[in-house]
Amino acid sequence: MKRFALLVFSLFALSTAAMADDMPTIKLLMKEGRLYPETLEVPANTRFRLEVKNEGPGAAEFESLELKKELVLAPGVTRNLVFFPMKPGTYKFFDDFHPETGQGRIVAK
Ligand SMILES: [Cu+2]
Repeated sequence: MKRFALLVFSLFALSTAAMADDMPTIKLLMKEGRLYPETLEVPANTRFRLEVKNEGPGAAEFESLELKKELVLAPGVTRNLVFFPMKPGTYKFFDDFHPETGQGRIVAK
């Protein structure tokens, strides 16, 4: 019984890992308070992964009030955020450490 449970668990873990790998990955570079690109196009109604890299020189913070996402990155760090499927539309985000220059948008279509 234990062995069977372990097998079922392993299969489940494998299938979720495979699903995670199927997610589209969208890349964002944060550098000196600027965003590259400022507009991220993502597929609507699809889970996706945002790979955020902060080239520095200081810390950066990806933040979206509408999407309720926040991610602080030390300089030189790359981190991932997973987004749940979004309806078509435009969603704002910004670099909370550089809001005057770091304003971006995610366009889901
Ligand atoms: Cu913040």
